[in-house]
Amino acid sequence: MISLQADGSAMYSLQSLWTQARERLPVTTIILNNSRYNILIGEYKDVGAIPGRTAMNMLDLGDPALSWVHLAQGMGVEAARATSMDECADLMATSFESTQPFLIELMV
Ligand SMILES: Cc1ncc(C[n+]2csc(CCOP(=O)(O)OP(=O)(O)O)c2C)c(N)n1
Repeated sequence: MISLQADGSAMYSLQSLWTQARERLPVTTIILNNSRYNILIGEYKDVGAIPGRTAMNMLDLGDPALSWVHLAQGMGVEAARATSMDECADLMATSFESTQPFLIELMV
């Protein structure tokens, strides 16, 4: 099973990684890490608003930077970071061969 997840919403469902480890579920989680609540920036644009620095800071997830590899490992799930689609594909292939949960932090 593949779980495709963005970093902002993953912050609301982090504990599900522990469930994956506890139940030994063969799930490949791919976190799309763009370090921000990007869709909400789009919402500002859609209503014609020009967000200031404070508003933009509220939508930024980069300070401090989240390490999804460490967060996953802390929940008992093996993990690795990918900075290219080739790396992501290699990690996916490795994960599919395993019966254990695995998380790929894909930097986008
Ligand atoms: C439980 C919950 N809390 C807050 C929200 C509000 N919310 C909607 S979209 C969003 C941020 C989405 O950011 P991310 O998941 O990183 O996706 P991106 O837009 O960057 O691709 C938030 C916080 C929500 N939908 N559900």
